[in-house]
Amino acid sequence: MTAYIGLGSNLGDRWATLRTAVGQLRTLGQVTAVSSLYETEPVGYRDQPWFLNAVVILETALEPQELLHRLLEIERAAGRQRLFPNAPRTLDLDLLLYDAVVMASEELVVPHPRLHERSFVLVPLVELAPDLIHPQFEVPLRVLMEALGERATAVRRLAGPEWVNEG
Ligand code: PH2
Ligand code: MG
Ligand code: MG
Repeated sequence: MTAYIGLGSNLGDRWATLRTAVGQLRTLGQVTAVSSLYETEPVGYRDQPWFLNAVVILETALEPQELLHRLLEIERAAGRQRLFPNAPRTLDLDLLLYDAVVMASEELVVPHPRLHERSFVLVPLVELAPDLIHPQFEVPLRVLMEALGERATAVRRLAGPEWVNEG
């Protein structure tokens, strides 16, 4: 199965945290692509440091629920504390897409319910998979990104995909 995972950090050594996280994702399957690394304006709760964001493609045999639990474990290992919604975090790992699965449980909603509103997700996602069809909206991801228009927020490319071995 093909999962798209969003990575974010805005506390501590953001670059090192994300590099370590990708290493840990490799224990859950095969990481077949890594996006560029982006520095992004905080969305939602604005009064916090800018984020580093990226997206990876993970080929995995884990079911969505099990994958979610493993992502939360990796977040905890990075010292993630949940103070309030959208609070600054050392590491956030979001399951964005899982094949063409559309599901909602108490714990997990796939595709990620805010994916299509967020430049910091769509820019790295479109870099990896511009023609991928969003399974709910049934349009390519590229079209969702173009549809942001005036709602787009600042996203600055810091480093190419080899960031994962550098920094
Ligand atoms: N994550 C959020 C809320 N706001 N803003 C940016 N730029 N990047 C994020 O990863 C992010 C955010 C909640 O998960
Ligand atoms: Mg998130
Ligand atoms: Mg999250």
